Amino acid sequence: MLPTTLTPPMQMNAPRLLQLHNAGTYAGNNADTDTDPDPDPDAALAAEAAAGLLAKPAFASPKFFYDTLGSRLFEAITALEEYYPTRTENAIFASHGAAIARAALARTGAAPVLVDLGAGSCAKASRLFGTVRPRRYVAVDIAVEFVTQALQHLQRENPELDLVGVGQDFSARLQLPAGVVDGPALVFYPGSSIGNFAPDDALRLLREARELAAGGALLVGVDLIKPRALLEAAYDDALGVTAAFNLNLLRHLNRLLGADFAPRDWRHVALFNAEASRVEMHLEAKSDLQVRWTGGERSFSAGERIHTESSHKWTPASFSALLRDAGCHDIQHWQDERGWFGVFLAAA
Ligand code: AVJ
Repeated sequence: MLPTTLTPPMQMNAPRLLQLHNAGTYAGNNADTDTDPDPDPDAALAAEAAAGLLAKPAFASPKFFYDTLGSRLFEAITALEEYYPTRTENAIFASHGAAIARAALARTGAAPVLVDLGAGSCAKASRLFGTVRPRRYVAVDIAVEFVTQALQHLQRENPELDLVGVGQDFSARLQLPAGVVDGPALVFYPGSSIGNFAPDDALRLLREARELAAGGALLVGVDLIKPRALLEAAYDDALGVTAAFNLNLLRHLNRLLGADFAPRDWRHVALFNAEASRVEMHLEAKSDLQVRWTGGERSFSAGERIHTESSHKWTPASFSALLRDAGCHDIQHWQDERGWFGVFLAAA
């Protein structure tokens, strides 16, 4: 039976998805279709991964952690007792969120475009919706399936909000298609993900974020220097979730490269490198090993490592100086009572 009366549907948007593998060659802003200007983005990622494996010492970019399982394992890490950053950042927003939003809107004007770099589950940004009241929410993440699922969920809860997902690896360059940011933006980069960049690269990314903000503001979560034991426990938890997260990179490379890594042959290593002010994660060969992939191979001797992540730690003074170098001004920051984590706001 057909219904005889219909209530007019509530305005219902659908999240738009843009897949950008090479922002530099993207032209146009038809956001309704997937756009893939790079003929084989996975081939470029595979070539990048293979080059790192052949380097001495070997390395893999931390972006290779984030396949769908890796994104889930990271979510699990954030629930660990030892992993203080997420919880501490959340506490800063819980106590100072209203002041932070007010200060941000003073720099951007009302109803900015909210751009979320490394959006993941979109949980942190969605908590700003009530106070920031963005005109549009742009979620940028390398794990495109993960972020798409998150946006579909978010659209059900915020049917009237204009949502855009951008699948992009912004570690090389951050630049969104014309039209996505069409006024002052609040560029949100929480979780101390900026820590994955060495200082020079962090400066480059902040400059690009400042340009993207178009006269708006940056809001960045930054992990701060603290005693070694706390830092090392956060990256080597008792349950071994961080070890699984690190080892999962090998499964991802197996798929991406057609490699034959056996995760059981490798051990998780986390250490604080005080000179470089960063926590490092490595995968260490448990015995002499041979690894093969499509078009390449390498032997590793027992104890040899693949450097998988550097997580840089800052001080309020050193990070404020970095923001100034990036061309930002009117810098303000909030931190927890222990001074473990900082949330920085800067006019772009
Ligand atoms: C997502 C880069 C902020 O460096 O703390 C967590 C990733 N690595 N545990 C961090 C991570 C190991 C995380 N960031």
